[in-house]
Amino acid sequence: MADKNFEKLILPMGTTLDRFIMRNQAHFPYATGELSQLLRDIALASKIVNREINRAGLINIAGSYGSNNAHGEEQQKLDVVANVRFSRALRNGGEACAIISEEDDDMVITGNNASKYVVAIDPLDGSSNIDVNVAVGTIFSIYRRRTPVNTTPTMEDVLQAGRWQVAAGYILYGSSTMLVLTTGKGVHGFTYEPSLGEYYLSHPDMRIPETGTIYSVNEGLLPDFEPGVQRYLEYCRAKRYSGRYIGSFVADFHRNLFKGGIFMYPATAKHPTGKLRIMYECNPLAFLAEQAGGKATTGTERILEIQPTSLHQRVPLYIGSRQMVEHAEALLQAEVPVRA
Ligand code: AHM
Ligand code: MG
Repeated sequence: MADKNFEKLILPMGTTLDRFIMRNQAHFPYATGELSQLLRDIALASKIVNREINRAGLINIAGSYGSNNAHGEEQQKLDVVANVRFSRALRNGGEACAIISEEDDDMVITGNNASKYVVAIDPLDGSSNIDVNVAVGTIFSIYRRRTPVNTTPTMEDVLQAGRWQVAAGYILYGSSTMLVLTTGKGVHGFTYEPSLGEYYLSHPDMRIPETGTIYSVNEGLLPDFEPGVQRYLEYCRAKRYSGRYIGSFVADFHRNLFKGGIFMYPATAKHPTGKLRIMYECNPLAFLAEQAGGKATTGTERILEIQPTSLHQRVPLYIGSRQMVEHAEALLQAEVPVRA
């Protein structure tokens, strides 16, 4: 019989993402194994992207690619690499009939018309941080298609309100790489073990604290914000809350998920409807926030209720600990917006 010290030396590694998905497949809506396969395809692509990010400084893959994306923003080389990696994995995996990506102008029809799912993806969010070795992320959402299988998917399949997501998650390429996932039954975090090439369940049933003392916003844009937002920020400062802003949404969200806090990207002069995109950034993290007990709104409306009208639509975003988001909403609505 092994003694306690010996047992400590050989602690079990725990549950791999694959096993977790397999075990929980029965809980997935309409489970037939395809959604599980789709999640595995995303996890596989993320391992490749993780490898590229880790060696970016060595192989001339950091920096600008020299072109703009669908939003007229400068694409980084790794944006392009990540987009190809995820699109290829999803196309070859066969379980996504259409993909929309922050990096592509239009919907990509994969040719897998027999498949039931569509995927929205921001392959590499916060990629301008790569050059300075700061955490970046991948964000994804999965929806069931609306049109019948074995037909060509249409915009109706990809332009769905966030409440129809069947799964969403992100991969944070940080000091360790984590995949955080919801399939509508809570939020679960998996940490990547690079030497084994596996994600292991490290943070089951993650809950965001009801309230917190962190506010995350690009405060340099303060003069642009509506009076209600300015008032809420005055309150945060008066309370001596900690201002924490990385400029990498996944990393800011992840920290607040653990510690409690609010992340805001209000409307500004440059981005009159907010900067973050509903399909690629707001919906998936709103689904995760709600599943963890938090809240996500535009200041007046639940993010997951918004019916999108275009692929790259942007909305203002207030997301995080429930009480903090509700407080921000109350102060926002108390004032008439400057840019009504
Ligand atoms: P990106 O998708 O082009 O990387 O832009 C999104 C990023 C978010 O990660 C981050 O929260 C935000 O832009 C930062 O914007 P700003 O630099 O205006 O504060
Ligand atoms: Mg992005």
